[in-house]
Amino acid sequence: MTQKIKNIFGKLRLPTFLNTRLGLFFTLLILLWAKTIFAYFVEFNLGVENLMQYVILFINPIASSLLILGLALYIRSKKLSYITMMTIYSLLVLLLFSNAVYYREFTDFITINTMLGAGKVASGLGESALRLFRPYDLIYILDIPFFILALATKKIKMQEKPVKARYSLAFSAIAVLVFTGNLNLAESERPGLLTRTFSREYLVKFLGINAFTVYDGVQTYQTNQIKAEASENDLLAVENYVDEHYAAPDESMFGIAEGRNVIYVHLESFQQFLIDYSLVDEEGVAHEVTPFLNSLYTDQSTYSFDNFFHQVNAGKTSDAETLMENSLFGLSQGSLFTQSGSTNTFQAAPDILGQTAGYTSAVFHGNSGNFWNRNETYKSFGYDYFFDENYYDVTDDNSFQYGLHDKPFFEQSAQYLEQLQQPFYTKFLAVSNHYPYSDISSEESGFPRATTDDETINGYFATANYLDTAVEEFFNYLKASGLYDNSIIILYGDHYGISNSRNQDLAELVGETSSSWNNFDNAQMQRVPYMIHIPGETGGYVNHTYSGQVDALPTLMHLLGIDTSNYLMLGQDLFSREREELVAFRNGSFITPEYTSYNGLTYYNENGRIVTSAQTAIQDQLEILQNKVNLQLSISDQINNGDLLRFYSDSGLTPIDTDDYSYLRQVQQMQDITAELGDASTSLLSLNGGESTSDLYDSKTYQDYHPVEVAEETTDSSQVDEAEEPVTE
Ligand code: GP9
Ligand code: MN
Repeated sequence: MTQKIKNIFGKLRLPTFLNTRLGLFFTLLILLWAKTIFAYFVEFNLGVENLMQYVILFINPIASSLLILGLALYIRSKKLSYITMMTIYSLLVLLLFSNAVYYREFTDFITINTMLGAGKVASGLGESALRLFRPYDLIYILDIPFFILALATKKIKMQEKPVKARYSLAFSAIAVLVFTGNLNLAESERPGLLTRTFSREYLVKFLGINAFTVYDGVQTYQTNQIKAEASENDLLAVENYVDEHYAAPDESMFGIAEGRNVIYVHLESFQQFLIDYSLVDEEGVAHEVTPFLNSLYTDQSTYSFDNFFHQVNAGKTSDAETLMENSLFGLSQGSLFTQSGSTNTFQAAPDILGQTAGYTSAVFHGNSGNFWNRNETYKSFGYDYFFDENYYDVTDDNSFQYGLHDKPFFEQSAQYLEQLQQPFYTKFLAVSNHYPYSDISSEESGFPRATTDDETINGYFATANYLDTAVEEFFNYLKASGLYDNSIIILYGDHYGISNSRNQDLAELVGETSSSWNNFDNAQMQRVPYMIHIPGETGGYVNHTYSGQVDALPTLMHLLGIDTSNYLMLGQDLFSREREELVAFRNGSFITPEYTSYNGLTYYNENGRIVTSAQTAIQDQLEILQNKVNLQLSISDQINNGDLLRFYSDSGLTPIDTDDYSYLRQVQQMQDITAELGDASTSLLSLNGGESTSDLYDSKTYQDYHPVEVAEETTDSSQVDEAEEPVTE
């Protein structure tokens, strides 16, 4: 056998440097680097945006490979050292290669949790797994048997002499140094990369596959440790809290939207101050920013809230989704979606409605499915469908770094929406009104920019205006297609668009002065819209109750006629007469109709003055409020960190098995269900005799809507905002 192989190698001449330990080591290192770079460009869609990101991309495979592969150099024994080196090399190649193959199907990277359930992935793929391999895959793996055989047949000779310890140390030190440099570059390019972990693509782009996997492993380990310590007994405190905190529904509102489709419209980075706001341009002409949302706000079919606050933390959008659909808070650090979305048990809106009222559920979002780990978390939430960017026609022109722009997004969603069985529970995550608030496209420019010193603020109004029109067009479609009348449409802002650090520049625009701007003002800016639009209702009004996103779920459930007393929800129905007007921010700050306690100081809402320590009666009252806030947050943390819902059975819900969900071939899935139901199919498409309603969608550009205005304001190319993104955005 060995002889045969020797013959195959024949007279093949290998460079002599391969006969030294260091020679082989550096060869493997370079090969590893080259394969990684190949995968970066050929396999993964990392969205590299600028030169610096290319630099980071080129150096990030070096540090981790040098460090890990370098371990073999410390071993003195000849054989053991070579075996270790080849084993590490093979494992690193395997990690890269499996990620490449996995990405072809899932547009995602392999997490430790995926590895732990690897059998499930493989069986889920079935025969299609073979389809995922390409002929050029040999590039990844062919050198491994080559080196092993060459070593076995002494074509490559193993060097007896070990590498000097000081060299090995030096390599490790260089690796650590390069890694630190890499990390610093990455942090400056994308602040909050590690603390927020919003996207696996970002982590790989900035740190590389190896570092990503190690980091993911550490996080998974930590989360699992806490979970392992939790037990059913921990539920007791939670149940007590929920019982005491439960606010019974107002009978006149209970069930007024029963059986209707639910359509959530997520207004990205949209603050309440934009409602009824007009931006005055340089000529003194006022431009209403969101005319459509303003008309909805005071419509007789809309229940609007003007003291509704976002309660998010570092998980931003994902925190808002957690709050709105689970009535739980996000985590005190990082994002619940990314840390526990794949593994925790939830009792989220789509699950409750699916199991108790026969709803079909779907999320629509024109960005990569693994952003915020949505592609996994939505399964845990019980979402039947998740239409991510793979389901949309996304081009360089109609998208930006956070995905497809809102107008094409809503328009292209119609083809899927019409195929859902009714009643459905849906969520549309708009995204164009996201930092950096740059112009959408030249056809969409025209709405005036503000003229503050802060370019981010200046662009905010135009993107909000674009969102407004996109939502209006979507409403027009809902009306034209007939979905409108039988739906309840809820619009909410997920969090601030202008961060506190920029608010001083915003002050003048909201009728304040920047010199007197303080934390009291910052707190007031955390209001976001919350509008419940129920076509056909005539009792709509603007409700002034102090409330937050955690209250949205019980509110909706009661409108749909669903009893919530057996669910573990931390918020209170906004129409309930029993509710307490106390809004907790995630960091322990809070706000009531009388007081604002924000980042250490408490103010009277009436006049913004500080409550001094001398006012002891008030201080006692504030202490009680603070304790309540702390308790609510700690109950939320106990549920989330301990994964306590896995022990809770009184809801009567059957626990979700995420393996039952797949977001890969959803059009086929909808068609199969429709075919199976036959005449009983309730999808809009079926009710429309199989004819698509997509044609009813009418979408126009800003220039179509405002032909004259745009012609006068010739294009101004200085409008693109390329400011560096601060951590708070
Ligand atoms: C990305 C979008 C933005 O898909 O939801 O998230 P954010 O940065 O606002 O948390
Ligand atoms: Mn957001």
